[in-house]
Amino acid sequence: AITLAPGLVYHPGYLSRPEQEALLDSLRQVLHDAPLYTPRMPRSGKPFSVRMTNCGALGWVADQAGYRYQPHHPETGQPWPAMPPRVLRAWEDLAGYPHPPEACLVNYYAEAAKMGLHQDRDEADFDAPVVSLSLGDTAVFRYGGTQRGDPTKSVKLASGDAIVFGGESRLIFHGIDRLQRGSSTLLPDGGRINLTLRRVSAPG
Ligand code: MD5
Ligand code: FE
Repeated sequence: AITLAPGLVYHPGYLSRPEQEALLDSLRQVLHDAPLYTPRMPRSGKPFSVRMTNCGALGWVADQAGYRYQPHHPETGQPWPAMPPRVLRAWEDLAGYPHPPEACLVNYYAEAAKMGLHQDRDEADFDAPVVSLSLGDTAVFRYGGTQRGDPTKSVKLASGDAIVFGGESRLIFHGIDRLQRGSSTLLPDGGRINLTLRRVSAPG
């Protein structure tokens, strides 16, 4: 593992190719039960270019009313499907945190999708880290400091890579600049899936 900044730990090749294929298979069931939807910015209603769904007890949603965690899909009204066992194991392997994740956000990036610099601060527990797993095309991930104007660096996240944001890096600004089209053969139609595992509530 490579420490990129205090609390920011990069695990290139965490998932082998067969593990990526098996995880993708379990995600097909998640996407069938909880289809991708297009989130929207609060107030403006401007659509995100990334499409999203979730698995686990809670899911992160964005719509004109705001950003929040909720136990059901915003369009189907159904509870989110369970997290695949391999996702829970990734948390156990990488998070170093003695409570299970409550939310797994599934982001799908088509080739032209990106995510602007932002902080993740809709959770009540900033002591727990955030664990991210990447599948499909390589993405240029940009990260800075805890102030919006801080200088930024970038790292390429390839299929199977994991990255953990904890400690001093839990509240850094970050985003996805662009994908490298055609860099992976994992997803039949190209693009990138990112799984973001989070603890939402403070434990106990
Ligand atoms: C992605 N997703 O590649 C990224 C990976 C998101 C999001 O940013 O909010 O859906 S997760 C990156 C992340 C999460 C939490 C904290 C930090 C980075 N961080 O402190 O840098 O789709
Ligand atoms: Fe984020």
